[in-house]
Amino acid sequence: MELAKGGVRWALPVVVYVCCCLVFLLNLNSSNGVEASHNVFMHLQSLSAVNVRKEHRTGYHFQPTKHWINDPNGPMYFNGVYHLFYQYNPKGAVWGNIVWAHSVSKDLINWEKVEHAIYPSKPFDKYGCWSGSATVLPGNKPVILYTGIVDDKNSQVQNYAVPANLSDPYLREWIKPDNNPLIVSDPSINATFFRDPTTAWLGKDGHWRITIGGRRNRRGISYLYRSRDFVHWVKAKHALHTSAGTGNWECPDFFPVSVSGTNGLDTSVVGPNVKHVLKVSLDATRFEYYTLGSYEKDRYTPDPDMIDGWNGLRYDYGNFYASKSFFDPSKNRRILWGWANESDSTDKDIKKGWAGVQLIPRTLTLDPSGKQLLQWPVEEVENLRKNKVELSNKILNKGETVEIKGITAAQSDVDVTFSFGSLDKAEPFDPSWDRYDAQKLCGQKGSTVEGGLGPFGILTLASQNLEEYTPVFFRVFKDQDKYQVLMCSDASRSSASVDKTKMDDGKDAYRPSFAGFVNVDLNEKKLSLRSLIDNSVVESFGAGGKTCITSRVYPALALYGNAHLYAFNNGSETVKIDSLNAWSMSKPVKMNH
Ligand SMILES: *[C@@H]1O[C@H](CO)[C@@H](O)[C@H](O)[C@H]1NC(C)=O
Ligand SMILES: *[C@@H]1O[C@H](CO)[C@@H](O)[C@H](O)[C@H]1NC(C)=O
Ligand SMILES: *[C@@H]1O[C@H](CO)[C@@H](O)[C@H](O)[C@H]1NC(C)=O
Ligand SMILES: *[C@H]1O[C@@H](CO)[C@H](O)[C@@H](O)[C@@H]1NC(C)=O
Repeated sequence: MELAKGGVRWALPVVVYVCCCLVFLLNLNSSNGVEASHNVFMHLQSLSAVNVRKEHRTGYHFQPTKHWINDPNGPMYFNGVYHLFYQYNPKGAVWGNIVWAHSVSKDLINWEKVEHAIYPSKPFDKYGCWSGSATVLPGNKPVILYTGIVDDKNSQVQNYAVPANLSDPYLREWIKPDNNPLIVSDPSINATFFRDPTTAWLGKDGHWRITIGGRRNRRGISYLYRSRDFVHWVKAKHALHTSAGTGNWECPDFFPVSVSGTNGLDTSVVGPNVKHVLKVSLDATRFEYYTLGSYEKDRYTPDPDMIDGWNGLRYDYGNFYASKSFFDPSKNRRILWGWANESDSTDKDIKKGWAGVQLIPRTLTLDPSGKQLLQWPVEEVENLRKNKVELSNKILNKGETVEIKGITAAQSDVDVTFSFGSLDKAEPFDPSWDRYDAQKLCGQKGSTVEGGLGPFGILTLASQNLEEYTPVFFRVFKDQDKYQVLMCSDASRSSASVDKTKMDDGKDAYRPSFAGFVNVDLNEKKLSLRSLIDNSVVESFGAGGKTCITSRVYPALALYGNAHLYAFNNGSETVKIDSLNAWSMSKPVKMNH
């Protein structure tokens, strides 16, 4: 069957499928140090939510009405409609029974639920339908590639699915043709680490390429496959890329970025003004890293100054995983979707009746330095803004806080630029500190530890008397001849409750002091911060999107109208709020209900 060259007959029977994907738990005690273990709760997988708890549900982030979600799958723009598929358990609030749920949107903000797109049923996916990607082939024909599980040992193959009716604007029905699987592992591949095919790109030779994640011993691998017709795939002799000691790679994403502008590029674009990005999700650590580099002769080579391993650059230093990007031809941009899991326990998720959100899609561009990417919430989210409040030239002396009044702080968008008169008071960066462990440093030097230049920033989801708050802030250090800017999103004081019956008890919650360094020029003595605050989500963008951190928090007091927003300074250097704009955020009219 020819897929890529037109004349395809999609007239295959439509069947109902039920899919799954696995969630892994970190287990660093195994012999090779990078083994992941399955976090599977067999007895809870089909425990349907009786009551859905509203508390802590998001107002404008993507969330189905109930139950578990994980990876965003196959995002694409097709005939005026954005499609988002995602791993979903229709039967419960923990991972299991996974299907490819499907929602459609015209603006990336309002979403309408349609039928589940893919479910297991056939020998090539009977034990699960895991993550994958969409490619729009010439002739305007979308095709999904996804990982199918063929046995109870989690052996993985790659399958495809096509729309049943290309005239249906929402592409509600998908067909898995009988010539699946398209790709099976060869003896050099461990079939239990062979998953998550990317969007395909077309080489000048007319052959399609995809990459698939895996590992050999401790080496993370991104396998490369080629095909002329999208049906017959041959593994390239060399992987697209590998990196020692990183463990299993999930959800690889590989795409070009423009070095000469901010337009996004279609996945097949190559040329002199193009750099490539390879992102991988690390199964063992549950975070992602990316490198920028060059792509030649079907090999990807990170630039020499890139860190190609656990200390590499991250899209986000918080709850953000299994991300995937796509090119949006309607606005010439590349958009990134990431999944945020919950930070509470499985038990709490079952009581809530839901788990997981998709974060606000982000536009991805190359920083003018060429050394990192910039991320910014898609402009459409600004349509939800209302009740604007402004503040400017407001001095914050040491120990001062100022409340930003007039918005619903629990569901808001805040964009602030701070300035300071001097860098002299930056604290010395102790050479014994781990330069790659910003999170540890934030744990030691949180908002309550007075500093020199910083900590200053905002207190999100704060109760009136600051019994609880999630501070997002900067702290500047002097490190020999340069400055290190630490950005923190610290969940450690996010909930005042120690009541075990509440959603947010202090005992078993995961409340990390997430942090990253911001590679920013301080010549202008300014630092900017934007946060999208949404009941239990705080998604922050430092210095125009150079460093991003997402926290999931469960306030006990700062709920709905009882949430407050403050700006603060706890450093001896006076800082000024140059400008601050904040808005209440409306609920989208349509959100998957
Ligand atoms: C395909 O979709 C179009 C538009 O929704 C519809 O009019 C048509 O009946 C569909 N065709 C089939 C075979 O279902
Ligand atoms: C694949 O990896 C798993 C997990 O490390 C291991 O148990 C299994 O033996 C490996 N399979 C092969 C064929 O090497
Ligand atoms: C600022 O520091 C003081 C002294 O350590 C502390 O009591 C206060 O909570 C800090 N403010 C914030 C917002 O963390
Ligand atoms: C999200 O949940 C926390 C708390 O349970 C875990 O520590 C993280 O590993 C997990 N992240 C992912 C991507 O699964």
